[in-house]
Amino acid sequence: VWASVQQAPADKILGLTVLYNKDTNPSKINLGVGAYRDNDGKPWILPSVVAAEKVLSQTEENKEYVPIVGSPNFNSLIKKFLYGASASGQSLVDSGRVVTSQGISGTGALKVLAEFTKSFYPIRKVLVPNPTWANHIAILEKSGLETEPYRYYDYESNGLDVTGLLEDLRKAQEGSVILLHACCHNPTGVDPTLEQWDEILEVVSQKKLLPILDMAYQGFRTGDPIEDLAILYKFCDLVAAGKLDNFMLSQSFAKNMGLYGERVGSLSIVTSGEEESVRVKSQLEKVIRPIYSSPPSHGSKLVEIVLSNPEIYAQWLKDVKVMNDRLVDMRALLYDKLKNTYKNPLNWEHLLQQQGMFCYTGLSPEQVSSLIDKSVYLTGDGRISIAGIYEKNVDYLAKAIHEVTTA
Ligand code: PLP
Ligand code: TYF
Repeated sequence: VWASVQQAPADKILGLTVLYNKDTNPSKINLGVGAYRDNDGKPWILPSVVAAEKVLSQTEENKEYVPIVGSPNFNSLIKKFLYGASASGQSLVDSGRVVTSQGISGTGALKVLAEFTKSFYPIRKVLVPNPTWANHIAILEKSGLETEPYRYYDYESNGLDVTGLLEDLRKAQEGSVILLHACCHNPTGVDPTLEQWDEILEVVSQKKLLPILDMAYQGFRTGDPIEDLAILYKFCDLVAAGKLDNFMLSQSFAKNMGLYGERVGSLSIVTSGEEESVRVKSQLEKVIRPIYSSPPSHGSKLVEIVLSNPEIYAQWLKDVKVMNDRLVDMRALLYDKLKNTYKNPLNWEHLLQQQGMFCYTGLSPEQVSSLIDKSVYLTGDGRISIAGIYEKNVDYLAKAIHEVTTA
């Protein structure tokens, strides 16, 4: 019966890891997938997570199913963690306007928001940045929504095309859904400044757009997860000022707690009031139940411990800073090698200016394929994961980039 099933192309990001694993060159470098590595190129279990595991192993009472939207403790800690340090955020929570649910990491949270939007929002159109994480488009479209790109990246300056972005939002259908990356935009590493965010939000308000804020890299912009909530707080302020009625948020602990495989994150839906929240939550449960019934509980129990134990929480803030500092150092080291050791003639300022796990190098598809021939794996759009760089491979990397850009 499956005779007519065609071979699907390999995933553009995960397929690179398959190629990398097959490569026998000892100097091979994987700059494909966005996953943190330490200065030996090894995955890192955060000390705060190790401590939380210890507490969990001593205190866990059962492995029962958790409720459809996650445990009440998880949800109340999430509300405090995400909204509690903002006066307008806390007042939204206090007035019962924030419905949250555990998500199966950020991807699962986005899927649930997409399905909820399709079922209950009259407009199908979702404005997405060009470019965006490829899975955004797949998730939204598989959920029956339509995507329409808005200008985002400026290939001339390797920065934000803020004029194009604002023009496209002003032209968009009123009431459209809009997907925005909270920080450390994937794949470009380019974020609006706080002032540019104000301009964007002004248009969001005027056009009555319904935002989905996707926050997969909280903590990788400034090194402080709470400081990185500045963007979310702007949304809360806008609601408090009566300039925005609703927004939605998807949030992931994959990167900032290193809980990639645990699949833990959350979604929020801001409603117009407590009574509406009760109805929204009831329908959210109806959306989730036929997809996966209830979320996994090991990772969410770890998150509950990290967020509620003051010592472990303080350790976690240090852990995030360690990761972010290393990424910043690797940007500077690669820049130094390219400009000072190899005297590469191209302008590499964007390597220093772009933020988070990725740099959009500006390398052409041909240059990317020459790099892959040299066992340096990166996506066809020229995105590199800075996390794959460490002191022992940066020289090989800089030399390879220099060779393919001056050939
Ligand atoms: N959103 C963006 C922009 C991402 O880059 C990612 C992961 O790479 C995610 C969401 C969700 O990731 P996860 O499902 O691992 O939390
Ligand atoms: O590197 C990226 O952009 C992501 C990483 O289940 C990723 O695609 C990999 C696996 C996964 C979610 C995200």
